Amino acid sequence: MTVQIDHALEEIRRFRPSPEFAAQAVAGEELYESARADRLGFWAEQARELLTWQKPFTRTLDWSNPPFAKWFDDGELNVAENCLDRHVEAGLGDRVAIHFEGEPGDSRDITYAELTDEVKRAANMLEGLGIGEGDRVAIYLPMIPEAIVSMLAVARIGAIHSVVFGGFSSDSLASRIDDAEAKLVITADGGYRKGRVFPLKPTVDEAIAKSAGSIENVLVVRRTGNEVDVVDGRDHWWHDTVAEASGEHAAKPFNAEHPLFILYTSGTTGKPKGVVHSSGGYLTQAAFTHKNVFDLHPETDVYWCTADVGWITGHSYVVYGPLANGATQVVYEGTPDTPHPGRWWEIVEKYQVSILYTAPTAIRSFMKLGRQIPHQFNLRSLRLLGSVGEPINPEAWIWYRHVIGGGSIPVVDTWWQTETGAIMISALPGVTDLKPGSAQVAVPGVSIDILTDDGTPVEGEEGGLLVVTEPWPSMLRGIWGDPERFKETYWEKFGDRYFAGDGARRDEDGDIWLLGRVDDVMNVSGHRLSTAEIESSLVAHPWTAEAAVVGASDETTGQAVVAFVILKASQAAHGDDVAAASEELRKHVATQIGAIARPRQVFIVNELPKTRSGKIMRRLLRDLAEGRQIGDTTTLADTSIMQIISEQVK
Ligand code: 6R9
Repeated sequence: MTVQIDHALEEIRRFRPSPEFAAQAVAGEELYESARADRLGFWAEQARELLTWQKPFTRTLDWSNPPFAKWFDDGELNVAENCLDRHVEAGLGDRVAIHFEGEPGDSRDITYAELTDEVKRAANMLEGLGIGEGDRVAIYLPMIPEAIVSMLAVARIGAIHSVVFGGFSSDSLASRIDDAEAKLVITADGGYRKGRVFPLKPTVDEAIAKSAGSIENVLVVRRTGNEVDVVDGRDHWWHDTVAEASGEHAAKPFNAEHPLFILYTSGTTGKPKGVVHSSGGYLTQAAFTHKNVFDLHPETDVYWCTADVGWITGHSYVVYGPLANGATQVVYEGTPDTPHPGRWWEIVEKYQVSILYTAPTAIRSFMKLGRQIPHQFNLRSLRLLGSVGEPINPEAWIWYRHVIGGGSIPVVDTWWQTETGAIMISALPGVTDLKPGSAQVAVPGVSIDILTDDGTPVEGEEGGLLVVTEPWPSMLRGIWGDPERFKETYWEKFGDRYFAGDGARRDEDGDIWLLGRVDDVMNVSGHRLSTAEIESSLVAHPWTAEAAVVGASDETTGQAVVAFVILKASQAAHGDDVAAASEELRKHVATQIGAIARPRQVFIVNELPKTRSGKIMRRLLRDLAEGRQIGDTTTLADTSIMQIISEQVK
């Protein structure tokens, strides 16, 4: 039924931008025209207009050695200076950069002048700890201003940050520390989540104990005041160290291609890959899209992106895009429903938020709670809504526009990835007629196509594979330490075209609809998880003989992790407390990887469906997990298996 309604909606609804919105919009049709006329010239112009270069570039793109692109590569800039000092020098020092709202209700406004001062001190503090150009710094912090200060301070001195989401386990943190050979971890005693303190420092201590030993120092921000172990000589309190540091710090220029950060993301194998981003190209596209897709008027707008800095959305649309553009934004530490289910809307009212950027999973959970909750607050300051992380179903799009947006403001659905660094597909508000459920069109200067499996462009409205056909400024520059995997994962399938791993189709108007991942990557609440990574975690448990994981569709989270596990004979012999075994394995995954990876269900079974060549047929398990009729089983080695598994799962 929902499918039918969604389908009907997608066929009939179109929303033309209101004349008032269009009249004041930052972006106009001419952006498309100039990008079409001269794509590289267009990006060069954006880079010059949006950023300040200490040494101007003369070359726009070097694509002589694909897939290794270089953008603006004879230019030099300092990313932190672009986000801070230059705004202060332009007389905007008193503008609020961050309205910080802690979960317990503490709040703090930080102006551009204050943020610049803090970042300079932090940069001196890092240099004092022996961090220099090219060194890797792991950041494992809650959503507090120090997370942003840390990232910018690392960038300022030309070091490379690797932010690890605070919900990840010590194992996950340790493997990221090792892969990047990080010298320093920046963490906090704890953070606030769901009304409680979650300690971070003990996890860091555990991770360092498990890791190969590259960490020399640990900086600890005091946030929650809970007791922490301090290792003499290794651990330092942020507030002590920063107080001693000088507030003078010159921003040295770095090459545009200098790596800015590594961010680990799930791929099709068990090992997360460290996606590497550059400085000049990344910042250009982050700033360009932030300004034009969100129609930013930095003098008047209050912008709020609800993502954590542990994800790419937090990197590009909490830190780099908004700050490069001199925006005023809200940063909120906690969960949407603490201490009450209207917390987000209370924040919108309190700060008069005008631009809100969030994920469909959040919108769907608010839908479930009902419109009476947002209706208790004055949301009339909102004038633009954005969505990211997974396809937004038309029903949720409409609800978002009507209940949160009051019925007439634009909703932009933005498609992009950790690897693309910035938004690639989205409507431009004020220009594009909006269509609920479709991410719509490539942003100016980006070239997208949909191909069949053999690499020919799809004609008509059939589904195919999404590719980017030309290099773009914020594209990933590689996978840390693994150029082969970089080539194999993204560039081998279609030559010099970037294979995104998503399915897509174009409708009769040429608008793009995303159809979900075509590989073994799941999308749970907008977070990427790999089936292989969770399977290897399950198999690492002493009770497990074999495991298969699928992403099953879930009303709220988009997809949910569902696991099928065969226990070892020794374990199975211990009796049949299946519920306890399944609970133990769920917990195990949460401890090994992080709570976001905890399977919704673990089914204990005796067999897994396999082809004659021994490949697990996840498609059939997905049918089962989603309660559907089981599909074609003829290629199974033993066709009766699914019958048996279905019985066991019941
Ligand atoms: C920014 C981000 C990337 C994957 C991507 C796709 C899915 C993201 C989407 C979307 C449909 C959208 N995705 N935005 N699917 N419509 N607007 O989420 O990066 O965490 O790397 O995930 O998320 O499947 O391939 P990341």
